[in-house]
Amino acid sequence: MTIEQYILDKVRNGKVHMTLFDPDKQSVAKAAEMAVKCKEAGTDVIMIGGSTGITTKNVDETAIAIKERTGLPCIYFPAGPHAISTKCDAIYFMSIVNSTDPIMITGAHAYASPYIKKIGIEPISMGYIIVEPGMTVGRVAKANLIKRDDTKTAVGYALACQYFGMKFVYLEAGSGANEPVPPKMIADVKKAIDIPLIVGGGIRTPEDASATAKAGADVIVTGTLVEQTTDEFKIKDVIDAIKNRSGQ
Ligand code: 1GP
Repeated sequence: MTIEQYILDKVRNGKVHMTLFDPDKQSVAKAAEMAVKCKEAGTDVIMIGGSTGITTKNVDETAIAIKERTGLPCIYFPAGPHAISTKCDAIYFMSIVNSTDPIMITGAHAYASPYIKKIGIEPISMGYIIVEPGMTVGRVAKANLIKRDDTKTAVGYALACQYFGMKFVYLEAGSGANEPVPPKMIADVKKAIDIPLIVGGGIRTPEDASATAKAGADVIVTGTLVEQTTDEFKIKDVIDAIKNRSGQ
């Protein structure tokens, strides 16, 4: 089964949680150890990537260790056409649709596609929309950030992604954002599109996780959470809130 199909099947049956590991932020051993805790807490998929300091070596090593220890699917979350890992199961083939830089919209993709074909990694087509505050990825991607109250523009971009034939829409507030994507924006985007909606950036508490899921996100991504705590119960509280099984 493809990783895309695996995610679609999971989304059909409930909310999905993905844990993002930035290989530049911790050792390989620490990433693998935390991935085990995240699996026990109920995470479904591992994403590997970051906006800076990414090399093929650190992505490969992180993917190998996490896969060995958890058996969870690993998706490479690329910052550009460099460092494409043969050790991940899939790569987000993502267009940053509100970037002002053509390289981020289709240019890097044209450069990377022949290599993706050659190594045979599964590309997962996704439209990536960066919302304020956007953080490092907003800057690196030269995004024309969507204002937090501008749900209309977010809906327009999301629907355009669907009409382009992309398989997922990703609303991103930026890693480490002080607030996640506003629930109203999530709800309006979800209402407008028929493809699954991924939301990430700034989700570190059960309250924010629950609000994001309830607003309509199908897939919720957390990254900073596992950098800030080694407490599997804190991670589990967030994942339980996403999956609406608190108190069970
Ligand atoms: C991935 O940006 C998210 O989309 C991760 O954000 O690090 O804030 O959880 P956090």
